[in-house]
Amino acid sequence: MEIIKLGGSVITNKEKPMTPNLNSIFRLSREISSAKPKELIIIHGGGSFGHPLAKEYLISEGYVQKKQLIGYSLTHQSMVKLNTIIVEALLDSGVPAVSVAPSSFITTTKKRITQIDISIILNYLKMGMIPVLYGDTILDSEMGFTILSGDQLAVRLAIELKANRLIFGVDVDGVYSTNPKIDNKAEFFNEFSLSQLNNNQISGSSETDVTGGMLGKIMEAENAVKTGINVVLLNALKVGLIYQVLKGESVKGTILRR
Ligand code: IP8
Repeated sequence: MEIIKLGGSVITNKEKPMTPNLNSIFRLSREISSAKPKELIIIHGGGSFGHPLAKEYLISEGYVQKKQLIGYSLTHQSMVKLNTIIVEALLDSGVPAVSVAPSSFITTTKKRITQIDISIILNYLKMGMIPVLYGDTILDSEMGFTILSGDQLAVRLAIELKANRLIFGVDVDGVYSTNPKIDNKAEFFNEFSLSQLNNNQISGSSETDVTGGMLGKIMEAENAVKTGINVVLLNALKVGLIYQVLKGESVKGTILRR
């Protein structure tokens, strides 16, 4: 069983609110379909659908005032819209995708998942369907509500379901010593371990991202690496890489190590 997390910067235009990257969504759907994966879960990020609204209404900071309630719902609905675009593209390519809303079967405590009913996901997998989940607004037992990142969700599902591999599709080739988008001297790592973090300046995201960008991703992913799951980061904007990695071919990317 494998899990793919598609970053918000792969499936949306992060600079323009509520703009899907349709080219990328349709191409990735075809790549996933051609790879004919046996057991797969797809999780996608928020990009320009989730993050601007979450930021405007301070959803990840928890419930403070009543006007945030509309914001919670708007943020969730925006993610539902993005999820619908992605699920429909997968269906068009013949992938038996099924939308599953994380906020309907997961709750958190201080932003960390504490309740999760994985039987729903397991049963879909058993039937041969491909669940498609996303970073979502979520009820939190201490904060009222918050934002659950697709990264935390992907790692938790990978651990609970003992996934063979967790693939992060991002908009760069993998992990670099500094942000490769602003530093052309950034050094690329084929392998990277959390112990290297102190020596490097891997930053959060440059665009609006309430859940932590690349740094947050690596720190989150480390929990999966520790339990022995193969974790790889690759550039999902590059044509063919998701197809190749699903076929078991070796591709340019960063393998995370302990
Ligand atoms: O982009 C966050 O998911 P992420 C989703 O995976 C929302 O961090 C609603 C902002």
